[in-house]
Parts: sequence; structure tokens; C-alpha cells
Amino acid sequence: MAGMSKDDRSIISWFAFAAAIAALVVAVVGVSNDGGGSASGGGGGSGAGVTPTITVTMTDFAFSPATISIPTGGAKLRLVNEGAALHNFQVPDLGLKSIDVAAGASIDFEIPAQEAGSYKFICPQPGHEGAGMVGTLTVSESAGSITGTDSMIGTGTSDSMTWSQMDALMLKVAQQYPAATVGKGGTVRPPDKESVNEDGSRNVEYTIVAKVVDWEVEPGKVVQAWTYDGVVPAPEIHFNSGDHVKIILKNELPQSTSLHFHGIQVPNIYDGVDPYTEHPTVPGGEHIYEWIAKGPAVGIYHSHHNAQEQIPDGMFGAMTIDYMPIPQKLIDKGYTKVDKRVNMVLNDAGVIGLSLNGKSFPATEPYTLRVGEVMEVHYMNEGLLGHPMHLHQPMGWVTAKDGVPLDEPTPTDTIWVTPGERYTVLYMGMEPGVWAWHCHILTHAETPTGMKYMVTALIVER
Ligand SMILES: [Cu+2]
Repeated sequence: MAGMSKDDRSIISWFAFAAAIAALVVAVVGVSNDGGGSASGGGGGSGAGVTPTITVTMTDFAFSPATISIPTGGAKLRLVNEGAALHNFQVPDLGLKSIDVAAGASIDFEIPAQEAGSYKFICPQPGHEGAGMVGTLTVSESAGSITGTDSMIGTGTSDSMTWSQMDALMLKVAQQYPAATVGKGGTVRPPDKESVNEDGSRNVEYTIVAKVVDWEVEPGKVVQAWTYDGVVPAPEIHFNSGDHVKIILKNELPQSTSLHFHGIQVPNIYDGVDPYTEHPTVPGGEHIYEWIAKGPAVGIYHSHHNAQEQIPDGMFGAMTIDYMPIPQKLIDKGYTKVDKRVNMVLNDAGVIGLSLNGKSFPATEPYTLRVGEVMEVHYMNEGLLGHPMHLHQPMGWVTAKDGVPLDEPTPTDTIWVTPGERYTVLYMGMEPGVWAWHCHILTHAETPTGMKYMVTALIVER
């Protein structure tokens, strides 16, 4: 494309991908998890079901993680080549070298028992070590399990690359967006059973199954997620005020659990806080919750049992009652109706890690809006940290806090959402373009090899 800068091409590819995604059907089929849960640096994990394997992603030209700790008894690596070139994994001092891993291929690579020590690993292909494909394998008796640290987080590895290598990696990541992954969470789920009473109110019944499934957070990063109904976030459940709600929780997890309705008014006995308001729901057991919906509400349903692991590992979903009113002041400014509703659930811990709606950039979902259309966003934080969420296109208006409509909307372009909080913000499409949308704690959004984690985009079209 003569006369076009790389930036132009990049922007065009974003648009092309955005158009393509409308037609993209993500098949909800189980992905094979041979070698399975990648031991992420994010800690957490719920213990059960995680195989003792670490996934090492090879790109052009980096290893992620670049620091790997294994026990002296040995370990299995899953080598995933996401680059365009052929790569190997070699530990010269231990005389270990993998077979060739072709672009797009994955192999398992055994590291047999070793003496404790610190060893350099590289890709032995000509020039690849010098370009950045180098890392450290630490073998220690105290390493009870396998862990990996992605050195791209925080202090980064800028020193090991030239500026042109950095630019090339950043462009490559940006052009992957939106990357296809298996599984999509958070879509609205209709009731399993529904009937109407004489007074016009509805009876609605849902059966929710808590279970562990493979979940692809970003291309190639498949973890053992703890879920409701097998997706992260769990399906959105929407009620009308006055609905007679019956929710049957079935527990197929290897631990007990309980279900709490965060931000929803329910009788105390249905608050889901075991062992106070109910017994824990044991593996194989079930529990029934019954209450009448009182709106408006912007809530979350999540675990309240070993919640510091069960929630970040995936057990959360939006639960809304009625819809938030638009303040008169904004109606006067042209915000007359909501054209699109978006729940954006933030997470930063457990096996899922830094993510928006259970996905990490470049696998996050892009959002589209035409000029003049209005999008209502419910930010919901189910992580362990606060996140200042920033949409580049100014300006948004906060219309509700924790599901309570505000008398006076307040302007925002960056909103600090602390764990457990929900904010409702209206954004109008103003100027056509691809507008970055991300957490503004910069290590939650950027690395020396490009954007990552809590990043997506709002695409405004004419
Ligand atoms: Cu953040």
C-alpha cells in the first residue's frame, strides 16, 4: 500500500478486524488441555485440577515467561510457538534441547531431574538469542511447584531489545487484536422456566452449575477456570422488579461453595454467607435461593466461600434488575436513549489474571458505536486491586454508583473502580476512530512488547 504509513495500516487492520468480528462465531467447544493449566505468575489458583506443567510461549523474539522456577525433580514444559519463525528451547549448560517447534505449533518438553542451580535458556536459532530469546531457569529443592514469572511485567526487558525490535513486536500484537479465543462469557441468559402470576408478576427459575472448565484467557493461555455454567464471566441474569426469583445452585466443584448476590436486596437467609446464613453447598450438592427482585440494581453474583480464590478464578457474573434511568440533565444534552449496554467485569488475580470480561488483550472484545449513539457501561470490579478505567474518547457521565442512580451525573474520562464497586457510565459516540480503552495502571495495560491485559477499544463509526 504505497503512500501509507504503518500507523495507517494498523488502524485499517483494526477496522477490518472489527468488521470481521461481527460475523465471527466463537464455537463453544471444549479445547483440549493436554498439558493444561499454565502456571501463571499471578499466583492464586484453586489448587485442584492444575497439572504440573508450565506453558512457555515463544514469539519473535521473546520467551514468556522469561523466568521459570522448577523443582529438582524435573518438570514438563509446554512450548507454544506464537511467532512466525521456527524456534527451539535449549538449556546449553544442561545439554537439553527441544525438537524444532514450527510457527503455530506446540510441543511438550520434559526436563528431567536436575541439580539445583540457575541456568540460562535460549533459542539456538541464528540471531534469536541476541534478539531477546533468552531467559533463566531456576532449579531448586524448595520449589514445591512450578512457577513462571513473565519478565515483561513491571520492570520489563526493554534493555534486551533494540527500538526497532520493540516496535515490530508492538505492531504484531496490535494487529492480532481482536484475537480469536475459545469461549465467550457474560451474555444474557434467559430463565429455564418462566410463568406469569395473576397480578402480572413473573416466576423465573434458573439452574446455575458451578464447575471447573478449560478457559482460554488469551491465545494459547488455557487455564482451569472456576465458573458458573462454564464461562467467564458467568452469563448475565436480568430481572424485572417484582419477579419471583428461584435460583438452584448445583455444585460440581471439588470444593464447597455458596452463592452471594452482591448489590441485590435479598432476605438474610439467602445472602449466601456460609456458615452463617446457610450451610456450605458441598461438592455434588445443591442449594435453592428464593427472593423477590427489587430494582433498579446493578449487582454481581459470586462465590462467598474461599472467595479470594473462587472469585478471581472465574466465579462471577453480572446480575441486573430493571434499567438505570437517564438523568434529565443528560437527556437535555441529547442522551435520549441507550443504544447499547455493556458489562465490563474487571479481574486481576487467580488463574484468569489481569483481564476484561475473562479475556486479556489481544483477545478482549472490541465495542462499536455510531456517532450520536449512547452506550451504557457497568464497570464491575471482581479483582483484588483498584483499576482506573480510561476511555480515550472524552467524555463519559457517571449516572449510578453501585446501582443507585445519581441525582446529578458527574463527568469522567478515568474512573477508579475499587474491588466490589460498580459504576454506571454513559458514553456517546463523538468522533469516528479507534479509541483505546484500558486500565490506567500502566503495568495493567502495556509491556515492552506491546499492549496486554486490561485493554480493549471503542470503535466509533459514522
Ligand atoms: Cu488495573
